[in-house]
Order: sequence, then C-alpha cells, then structure tokens
Amino acid sequence: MYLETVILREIRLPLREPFVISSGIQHLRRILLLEVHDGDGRTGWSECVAQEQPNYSPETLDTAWLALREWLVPAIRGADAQDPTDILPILDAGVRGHQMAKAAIEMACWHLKSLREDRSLAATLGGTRRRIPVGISVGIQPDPAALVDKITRYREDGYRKIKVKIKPGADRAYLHAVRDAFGNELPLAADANSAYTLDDIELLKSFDGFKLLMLEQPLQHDDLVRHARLQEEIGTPICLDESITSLERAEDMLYLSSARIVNIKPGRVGGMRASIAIHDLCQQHGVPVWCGGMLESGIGRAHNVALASLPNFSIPGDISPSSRYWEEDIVKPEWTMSRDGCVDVPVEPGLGVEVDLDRIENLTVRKESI
Ligand code: OSB
Ligand code: MG
Repeated sequence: MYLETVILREIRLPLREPFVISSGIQHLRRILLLEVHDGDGRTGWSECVAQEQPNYSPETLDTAWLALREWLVPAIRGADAQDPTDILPILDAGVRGHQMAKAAIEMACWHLKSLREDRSLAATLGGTRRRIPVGISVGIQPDPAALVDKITRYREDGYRKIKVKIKPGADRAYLHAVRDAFGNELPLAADANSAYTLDDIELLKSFDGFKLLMLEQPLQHDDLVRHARLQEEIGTPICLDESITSLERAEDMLYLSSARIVNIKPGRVGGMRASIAIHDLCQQHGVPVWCGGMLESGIGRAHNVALASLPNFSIPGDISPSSRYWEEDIVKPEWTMSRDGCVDVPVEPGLGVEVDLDRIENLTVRKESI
C-alpha cells in the first residue's frame, strides 16, 4: 500500500454535555484525525480514539501524535505492506504498545482499500448486517433521579440498551432507582471503568440482584486474573473493555474465564485486523461481542458502524447518533438512529458519509504533514 502523504491534525469539538466516568470527566473532545493519500487521488480517513488524559488507556492524543510522527509512519515507510492486514504486524514488530496510534494508520488504510475496491467499508471488513442496534452509555449523574430522567428520554429515543456508568458511592442507589422506575425488562448494563477491587466483592455480588446484562470492566484496566476470580463469584456476566488490548489478551481471557462478553473498540486493539480476529475467536467460543465507543466524531463512528456489521456483534453497540455528542458533526449526512434504535450500515463505497473538509479545516488547531 503506497502512501504518499500522511496528515495528522487536531480538532476540538465541545461535547453537548459533559461525560463523567469513574476515572474522569470530559467537556471537550480533542480529536486526532488522520488523512492518508495514496498518490492516485484517493484519501483515507481515520480517527485516533486516544483522549486528552491517560485515564482510560495509558495513551493520550499527544503520545499518539508523537508515536505516529516518530516511529509508526516511518515504520510503514520502510516496509512493504500489501494490504491493511499487513500493517499491525509491521508496527508491532518495532513498537511496543501505542495501539490507538497504530490503529489510526491501519484504519485509514482500510478506508483506502474500500475506496480502491469501490466497496463499502463494512463489506471490505466482511460485514453482513445492514442495521446495527444501538445502546447508549450514560455518564455518572448528580443523583439517581437525574439518571432516571435521562433514561426516560433515551427510551423514548428508541435506544435498545442502557449502559450506566458507576463508581463506588454511585452504584447501588442508582441501579436500584433505574430498576425501580423501569422494571427488570429494561436491557441494562453497568460500566465501572476499573473503579473496584476484589475487596469490594460482597458489593459486586450484590449487583446480581439488578439482573444486569453485564458488568463492564469492574477491576483494574490491565487485569485478567482477578476478573476470573470475580467471575467465579458473581452471576452477572463480566464484560471486558480496557483489559482486552490485543487478540492475545482475548485468548488469555477465554483461557482464564475472566469474562463472558467482550467490548471491542478497534482503537484499543490496534485496528480492524485485531478486531476481526477477536470477533472470530469469540464467535468460535460462543462469546458475544459488541462495539464500544470512545465519544468518536462521525469519522470514527463510520469505522465502528462498519465493524459492528460483522455477524457476532450480537449485543447493541455504543454507537449513538451524532446529535447525542455534538452540536454539529464533521460528516454529512450526520449519523442518525431510527425510531426503533438502529443505525443503518451504509452501502456506498468507503465510509458512506462525506467528510466535511471545510468544517474540519475551520476546527483544526494543529496540523502536520508527513
Ligand atoms: O468505557 O466504554 C467506555 C467513553 C470514553 C472512554 C471509555 C468509555 C466511553 C464510553 C462512551 O462508554 C461510549 C460512547 O462513545 O458513546
Ligand atoms: Mg467501558
């Protein structure tokens, strides 16, 4: 895959409402966009999901920028990648970690490939489904009543799954209020973003009474062994997010029985090759997967929607429509959700949405061409 130019840029998009999780709060999304030009007039786009602060992953937007400029783009330059599937092994050979930065190059190359083959990104990845059921990830609210109010609205919007962020001190009372208001039929999950330890085991056991679809990443961000111990003790299926950073970690998870569900975010695992491999592995083991989100703009969302069209993404993904996050997105048309809580997988070649370059230029605060 010949790449003539790689352009890194940072844009800043204010979130419509602050997003609070156990490990931090975000008001504004600083976003690293990648643009790759193939010399034949085609442009591949991707979005690096690394955030401003290292409170979800050790990576940040600034470390990703450094890694891309200093090591990753140069590594691609010196190698002979024939296909996007060749890219992650090349990058992994010389650079440890930095999976979000690696994913950004890899995913832009998948976009290029789909354009070259005149197919949708979803078809290029092997996707089969035409509509993806959507869930919403709800940040920690000031009190349980505020959470119930939010969820009332989200149910009217059509969301198929409600995921509530929790942390010690903002867990039982919140989940109790939600079950009280909406009953046990509401498809409800909780995401702790690593806020608990095994010392909290009695509390975590008590969550079984809430009949959650899953408890996402209760323990440390890179842990598998303690999650396996916890999964033995609780009835609620554990879903791992932060801990699954590669295909090998997913294999370890299955070997150790650390969880029963996997949240796949392509950025976290080094891109689409690893995401597809994890999807396939989980499918062989009867483990359902779903596509997580990182408050992406419309470009990252296009990649997530395409990935989520693979058959074993059988649980609604955190793929909310553009208006959930932004006053105005950077793609046209913006991402929307149907009344019955689904997003359509585009069938047009490439991302299926147009990148709004004028708007992106206006939002750009930093740009570097390599
Ligand atoms: O843990 O899934 C998470 C956002 C930022 C960092 C971590 C997570 C999240 C979300 C947001 O839950 C999901 C979305 O993009 O709507
Ligand atoms: Mg999560």
